[in-house]
Parts: sequence; structure tokens; C-alpha cells
Amino acid sequence: MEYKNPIGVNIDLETGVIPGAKKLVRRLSSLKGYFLDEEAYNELLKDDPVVYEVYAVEQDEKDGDLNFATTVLYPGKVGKEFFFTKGHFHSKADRAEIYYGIKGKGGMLLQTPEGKAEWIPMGPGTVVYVPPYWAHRTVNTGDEPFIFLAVYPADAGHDYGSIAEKGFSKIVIEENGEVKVVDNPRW
Ligand code: S6P
Ligand code: ZN
Repeated sequence: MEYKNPIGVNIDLETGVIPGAKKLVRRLSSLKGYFLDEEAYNELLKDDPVVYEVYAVEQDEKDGDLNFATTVLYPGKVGKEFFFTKGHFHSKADRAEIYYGIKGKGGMLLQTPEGKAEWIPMGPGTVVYVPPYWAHRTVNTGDEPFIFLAVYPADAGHDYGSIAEKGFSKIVIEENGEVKVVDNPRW
């Protein structure tokens, strides 16, 4: 029997960086079609800001193994809509996931394949259990980076398709200085 070596790493709790992890950068240009206000999107695209970064420690896609990753989701809005991650189902749809809030303020939108949505507010110390079959997207509702850890089965995979097409049935916006979770008019 060949055993893998255990890993112990310290997450930088201020920046979310995991030493030695694979870094992925998502700029606004990679989120075309995701936000409702196209005019505001095109205006902001001139600067093409970084919306989020992911630091992932991933294993081969095998049943029973685990990946972990931090996400640093920057503050910002496109029109009224707060910056968010793309959001996805898992390719193996029954694979669950755990999130742990590290820094900043935000929340998670979750959605069943039928379009039933839930909003869970998140801050430092919040644990969110993402059950099998639920799509999930995080949203930064604060004014500093929202940083969290995700732990997920190594064979979960990402299925971005239907969310990229239709989004979630709810959107998270700022209205009169308040955070509101409202019906998505495009749904
Ligand atoms: C992976 C986990 C997270 C996200 C990351 C970026 O299952 O849910 O690491 O990949 O927050 O979000 P997205 O939707 O662009 O993959
Ligand atoms: Zn996931």
C-alpha cells in the first residue's frame, strides 16, 4: 500500500493565502452575462477589476479524498448587485461541501435544481453545510475582502452550466443602504 503524505499548512487569516496552493484569479471579464445591469458591467469592465481569487490544494479526482481552498472575494458592486462568485453545482451532484468564514462579511446563496433558493449570512466563524444537490454562490456584502475556506470531495467537480445561463432565482442587492435578497427579475 502506497500512502500519501499528510499536509499541514497555515492560512494567512488576513489575506486568505494558503502557502503552496494553486492560485486562480477571476476578473470581471470572466463574469460576462452574470450581472443584471449590463450598462454598469460594461462601465466597470474598463478597469476589469479582480472579483475573486481562489487558493486551492487539490488531489486527484478520487472517491473518498478531500480538497480544500480559500476564496478571497473582493468588495464591490455592479449596479445594485454585490460582487459574487460564479456559483456552481458539483459535477457529481450529490457531493456536499463545508464552508468556514474567516474574514469580512457576506453570505451564501444556495439553490436546488428546481430553483428553490436559500440565503445564509456569513462572517468570521460561520460554518455553512452545503448539502448534496444544492448549487452555491458566495456574495460579499461588506466593504472589505470576504475570505472563507471551503472543504469538498476531491471528485466533486464543478458544473457551472445552468447557473451561467440562468443565474440564481434570488439576487443580493444594496437598496437604500440595506442588503436585500430579492427575486431575480430574469429568472
Ligand atoms: C469548490 C468551492 C469553492 C469555489 C470558489 C469559487 O467546490 O465551492 O472553492 O470554487 O469559492 O467559486 P466558483 O463558483 O467560481 O467555483
Ligand atoms: Zn462547490
